[in-house]
Amino acid sequence: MNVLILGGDGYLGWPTAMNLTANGHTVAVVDNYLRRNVCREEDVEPLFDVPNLHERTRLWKETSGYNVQVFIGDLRQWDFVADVFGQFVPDAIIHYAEQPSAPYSMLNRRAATLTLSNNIEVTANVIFAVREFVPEAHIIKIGTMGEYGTPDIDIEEGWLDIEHKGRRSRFLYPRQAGSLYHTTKVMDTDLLWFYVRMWDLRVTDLMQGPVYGLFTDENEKDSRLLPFFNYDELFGTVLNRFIVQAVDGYPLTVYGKGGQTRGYLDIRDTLQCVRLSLENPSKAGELRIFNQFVETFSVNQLAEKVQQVGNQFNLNVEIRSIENPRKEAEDHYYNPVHTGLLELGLKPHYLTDDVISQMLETVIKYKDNIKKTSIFRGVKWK
Ligand code: USQ
Repeated sequence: MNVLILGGDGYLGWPTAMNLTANGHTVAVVDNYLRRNVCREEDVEPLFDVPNLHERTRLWKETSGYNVQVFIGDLRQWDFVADVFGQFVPDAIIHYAEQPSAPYSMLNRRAATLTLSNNIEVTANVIFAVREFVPEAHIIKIGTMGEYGTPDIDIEEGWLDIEHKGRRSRFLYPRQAGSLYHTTKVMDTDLLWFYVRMWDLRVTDLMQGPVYGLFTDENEKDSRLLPFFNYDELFGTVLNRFIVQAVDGYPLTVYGKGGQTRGYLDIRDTLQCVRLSLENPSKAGELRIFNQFVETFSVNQLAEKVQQVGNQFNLNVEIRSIENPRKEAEDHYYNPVHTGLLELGLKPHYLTDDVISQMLETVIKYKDNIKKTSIFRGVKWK
């Protein structure tokens, strides 16, 4: 298939581009380096430098023989969007082109506005571009498990049947996000659902949990092809942060009681889930939703796992509960359904001691790059 990856420079975008070309698809990537620029502005650079998209595609061509076409520009600008769709006719669009950080969205008014305008306008432009240029194309959108929040009942896979005064109807599962970033994802889902109903678009919305890891089949032998690895409070996800903290001798930053439970997945499973969705498209007029994670952990469980494996590396890992900068439930019920992707053929990678060891070994190589001041700055959500 011809696949257009929006946000192709990101933590997940670039690994997806390599993975899809290695599996026979023709890929073009689009990015405006939003994440690189925001990280530079906020002084939270990733653990190691990664080459720009042009260089990455050259390196990938050199090592694998596969081509990836690159478009650099802002998908909020319609002229640019029209130019991309004029040059590359996709069968599917994978939409990662969003400001992806919950803490960044809660930093200040400017960050909030950027998150809102980028995420909503890009999603709207994707919808308009599909309608205008490729109405049969499949939109694969990366949503988030955070759209549902942490309700006191089981979380279904996107939809809920409601019985009310003797009648039944099916609705999107109630959403109550915990950050502005997560709220933009709820808005994205609503936009997509509206236009699925209006224009019979073909959409898959992947409600993804926090992702960890660095290695995929395509980059294991060449560190120049690794994705960004953020460990700072703004852009680092919790397990990646704990690994870096363990290596740095920084007590693991468990926020509050540490009972916050989420559904996690290895970056290799993100690639599988996206490819399974791509190769088994939804129907015209269908908004298909999958909950994309493989196992749930509380923050305390993650910290204990990292401590236990870290200590086998003689890192003497300490865990410290600190006042929670976020406003979230710290002790709650969490039981989301996640069978859809397994039924499509997902073969999960679990968080084993070996996976944690491999991440620790890699981070140890870049130990000198760790900047302690990036680890915690206390962005208050209240
Ligand atoms: N946490 C700590 N200590 C830390 C960092 C995080 O206790 O040092 C806690 C948080 O308070 C939260 C949990 O760990 O309860 C997960 O936090 P996170 O920063 O790993 O994940 P989150 O902010 O929810 O966002 C990440 C991605 C986002 C994606 C989301 C999936 O950045 O793009 O949508 O995971 S989910 O969490 O399921 O909504």
